[in-house]
Amino acid sequence: MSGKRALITGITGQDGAYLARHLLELGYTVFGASRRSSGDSTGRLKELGIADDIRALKVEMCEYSNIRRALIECEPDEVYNFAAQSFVAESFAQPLYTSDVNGLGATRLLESVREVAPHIRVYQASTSEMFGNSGARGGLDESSPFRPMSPYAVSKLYSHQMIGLYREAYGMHCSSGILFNHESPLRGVEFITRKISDGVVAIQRGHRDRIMLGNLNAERDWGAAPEYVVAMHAMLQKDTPGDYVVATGISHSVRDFANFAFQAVGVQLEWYGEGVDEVGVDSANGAIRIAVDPKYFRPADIERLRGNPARARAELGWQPKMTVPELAAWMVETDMRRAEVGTI
Ligand code: NAP
Ligand code: G4F
Repeated sequence: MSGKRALITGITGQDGAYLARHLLELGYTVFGASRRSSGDSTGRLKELGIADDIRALKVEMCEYSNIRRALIECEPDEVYNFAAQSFVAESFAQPLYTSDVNGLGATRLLESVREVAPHIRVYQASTSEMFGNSGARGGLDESSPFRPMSPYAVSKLYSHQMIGLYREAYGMHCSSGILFNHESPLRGVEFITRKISDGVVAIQRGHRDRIMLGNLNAERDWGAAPEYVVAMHAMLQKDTPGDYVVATGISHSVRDFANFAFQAVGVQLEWYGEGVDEVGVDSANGAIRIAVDPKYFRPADIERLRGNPARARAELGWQPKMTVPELAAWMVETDMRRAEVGTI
């Protein structure tokens, strides 16, 4: 058992829950930081059965002093900074708030670590969104250019570069995981994969007839969240800090993901039309199951993201395992089970 202490900001989110479980299994004492909420935000931790094993504390990333106090209270060996306004679409509506939480929030954390205990190892949740439409034939890697396409991506590029600066300027052990999209049944329902798995179950149960989506052509490199948190932890165990792309190396379109999710319940979709008129139809009965609503289009969107995880494979010994059809089936089956027992 490790006997180490870790502080996770954003403990109530998808990655917070899976990383906490992984660290608990490794013998860590896990401190989980969440912001004040008017209700219970520990649903994901409860679903994994670990809510009572986490030492909870309140941290709002817009408040410098409470981040500093949290570090003094927890005395962590490692800090994982997940807290963020993480929904890209919402960042166009809330650019200043997104910049404050994601950009300045990470800087507040870094400055607190530097002042309180600069030996603490820091993990920053960076993102493939920072690459924008920068392309790269063999997949995007740590040396690919950044061309952020949303307020979210700009805010995350700022915090990513601050991590690099604190590493260089102060010799601190700060690492960034440049993670491509990773999903699970614990994904927020506003994100495309969970929106689809949740919608498939609602249609199968007769509660709705179709799912309204935006850009069906967008391609993402989707992986499984429980696998990705293993890479995050591995980064902080290296003697030398650094930045690592974590991805599968394979991308699929939103349309593909819908096909996989419906196939999980035995429905084959056929696609007709183009642009806003495109529909996905149940081949067995002609019912429209997917249609386009332009309100889900973004002011700017990334057409294709595909990563090259060669460095993570070589230096962390990390490999993705779950395929996207398996991921879609896992999400649909879990949502179906939750619906049957009445937890959604
Ligand atoms: P998530 O489910 O949206 O979780 C975000 C967490 O941040 C939640 O616990 C949320 O708390 C917390 N938070 C938001 N605003 C805060 C504030 N002002 N102060 C304190 N906490 C705040 O995101 P995720 O999917 O787990 O992702 C974890 C991190 O990785 C995020 O930084 C995200 O941007 C980044 N990332 C995610 C992916 C991905 O594909 N999942 C890929 C690359 C990078 P509430 O529960 O109270 O809202
Ligand atoms: O699931 P999404 O909302 O994820 P997005 O924007 O790629 O961001 C996620 O992954 C990033 C890593 O690359 C993280 F940094 C970030 O925090 C977040 O976790 O959308 C994926 C794609 C987009 O191109 C979007 O336009 O799906 C397209 N899409 C089409 N219709 C839709 C919809 N997305 C959503 N959320 N809802 C739709 O109806």
